[in-house]
Amino acid sequence: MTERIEGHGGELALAALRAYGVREMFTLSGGHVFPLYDAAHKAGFPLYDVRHEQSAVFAAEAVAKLQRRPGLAVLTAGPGVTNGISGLTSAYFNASPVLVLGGRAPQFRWGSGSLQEMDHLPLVAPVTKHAETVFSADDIPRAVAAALTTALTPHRGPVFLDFPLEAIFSVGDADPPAGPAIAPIEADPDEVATAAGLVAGAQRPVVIAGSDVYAGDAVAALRAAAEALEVPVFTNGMGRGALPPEHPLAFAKARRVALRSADVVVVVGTPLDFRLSFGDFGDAKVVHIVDAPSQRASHVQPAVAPAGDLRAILSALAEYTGDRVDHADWVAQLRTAEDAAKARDAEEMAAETDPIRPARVYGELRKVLARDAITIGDGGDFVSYAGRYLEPAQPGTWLDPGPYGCLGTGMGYAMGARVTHPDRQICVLMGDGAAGFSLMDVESLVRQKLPVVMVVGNNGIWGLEKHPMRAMYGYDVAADLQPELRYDQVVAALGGAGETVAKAADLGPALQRAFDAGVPYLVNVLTDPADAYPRSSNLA
Ligand SMILES: Cc1ncc(C[n+]2csc(CCOP(=O)(O)OP(=O)(O)O)c2C)c(N)n1
Ligand SMILES: [Mg+2]
Repeated sequence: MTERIEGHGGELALAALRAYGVREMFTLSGGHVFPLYDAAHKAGFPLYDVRHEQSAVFAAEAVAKLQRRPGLAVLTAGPGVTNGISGLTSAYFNASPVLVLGGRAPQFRWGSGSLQEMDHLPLVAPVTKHAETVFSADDIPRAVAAALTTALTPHRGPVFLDFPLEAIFSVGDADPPAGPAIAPIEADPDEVATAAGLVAGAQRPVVIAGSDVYAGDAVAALRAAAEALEVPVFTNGMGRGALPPEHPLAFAKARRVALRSADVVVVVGTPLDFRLSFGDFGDAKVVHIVDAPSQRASHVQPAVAPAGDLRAILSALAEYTGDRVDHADWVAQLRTAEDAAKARDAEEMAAETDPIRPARVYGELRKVLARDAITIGDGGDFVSYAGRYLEPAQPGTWLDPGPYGCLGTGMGYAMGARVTHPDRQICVLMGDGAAGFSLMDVESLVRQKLPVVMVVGNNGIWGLEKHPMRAMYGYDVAADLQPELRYDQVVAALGGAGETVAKAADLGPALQRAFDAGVPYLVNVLTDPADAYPRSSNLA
């Protein structure tokens, strides 16, 4: 018989958290959650604190996204929890297994007006897979274990628990939690066979692979399926880098050409949302491979939509033994388009303009980034360019905000990335507008010795909004920022360092200094405000 675990609510929670592979907490101080700090402190469990709860949740999300294990944010009652809601919502849209533990005013005098008394559940319920108040210390390990099982079960996502003051401060005991046992969802074999047959029989098939392929540890299976069926692969979100850029089936630039001519489009591990023209690929048949039945689209009817463990489904595609059309000409045709687009990009990335255009920033950055560098995008146009010009070489190296499109992920994601990879380059690409949401958390990074590089595309405007508003109305409001503001000095004031770059020729050495600095370092690049990212739909 295993021994029961004993302790106060914080200690009981920590025992369950550890059993589920949680390895650190991100938080901002509040008395309601002191027992969780006490447990962490006494156990030598790493604790990182931030200057805004949103950053704590984003940091937890970055850990979850990069490491495919639960990330934890601990938020104090009331305002601590409400400040975390955009982070929770992002995690919900991104299917990230994030656990938020909230403090909560005492239950025994609920309704009497305690400090920070509010019921969080109705607020967080719509953006979590599970939200629950745990009323006794004894019940905490069970609740944490159940919440984390839910978070880790495809389709993954965030979960929320809060603990009334007397529950978390009191002592209890419980059976030790066993740890995760997530049974894979088995897809319907007939649907998988139909999908394989459609791809094998297609003249011009295309695969688009997204975040759940990485989250489901199905990258190798994706590659095997693509190679066996000879299908060009495009990626988005955490799918980026699934195939190394030099792989003969890896494509990025020829997407429009590919989707215009494709007769079968396989979308795997990502929703048929605005990023994929809502699943409308003209006459092409759509195969939508999802990690759970809940992820089947309701707004379009794909030819087939196998739902289940992505690794198993993709492995089954890789093992397809039927006849297959030769796709060599199709792949070659796309390669020609890809190479032409790459040549155009290379010219733009080398262009000597004054003011600097974002393309050149990425041209210079590519020269100093290691293959395993983590790049993080937080901004508007500047980040759209990052998506276009940077080519993640490995899976799990690219963090964007995902379909919720929330600005302000920057320093939180950077903290989670740095904690995950103490020895890699961490580079945050920020618009000057986006920088305003989280820059104060440079202080947290400095104090806790978590160096990262920030590159700000400083065009002095909310570019992704200003240009479309002008196009729509002929004027714009609420779209200007202070031009040439010294964001590098903000970082220096917070204990980091940085510099402003106005000339393209100075970019390379500045970036080198940034990666050598060993402290949070911001390269403030004055970019051309007239430059607008070319996009068909400008509403964001
Ligand atoms: C929290 C949040 N607020 C507002 C928006 C709307 N929005 C999307 S992009 C953008 C402009 C971003 O400006 P900046 O970061 O300076 O990048 P730029 O487009 O200028 O390169 C805004 C305001 C959003 N996506 N998220
Ligand atoms: Mg801007």
